[in-house]
Amino acid sequence: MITRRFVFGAVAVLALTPLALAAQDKVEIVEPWARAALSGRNSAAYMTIVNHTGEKDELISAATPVARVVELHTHMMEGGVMRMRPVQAIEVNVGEPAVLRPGGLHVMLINLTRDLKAGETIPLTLRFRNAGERTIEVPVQAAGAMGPAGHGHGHGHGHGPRN
Ligand SMILES: [Cu+2]
Repeated sequence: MITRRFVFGAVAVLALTPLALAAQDKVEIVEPWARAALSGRNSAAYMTIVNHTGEKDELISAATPVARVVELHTHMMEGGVMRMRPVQAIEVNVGEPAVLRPGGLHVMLINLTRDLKAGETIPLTLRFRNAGERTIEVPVQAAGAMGPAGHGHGHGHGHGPRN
């Protein structure tokens, strides 16, 4: 019995090692999405950021050719009203994914250079303090969407502000 457990344990370790190595040094962007909006207006991009690097990191800026200004924002209560506020950085801790979603943290796309239409994707470059730059393709959802494709219902945050 002891021998069998030992063998099983050794095999499990060997099987997991390549995966563990592959996941190192990586910041994973899960289900990014943005909202459709017209040229000259504002939009926002949302996503979940998972830190597999083993050390604390933070998103420090973002850029996209479809917006003249890109800022990192959060929502804060001020006098009973939810307002957007720029933040210097969005922390991405190990084992604690950063969740960007309507009514909370988001990447604010200010003064769009063109219309963002549902169904297209837009490039977005994310700059992390440690992990460096990552450029991702962000699917555009309808103007009133509250989540990524296939997750539009059931999150229960339907009454938040639009960005
Ligand atoms: Cu904002």
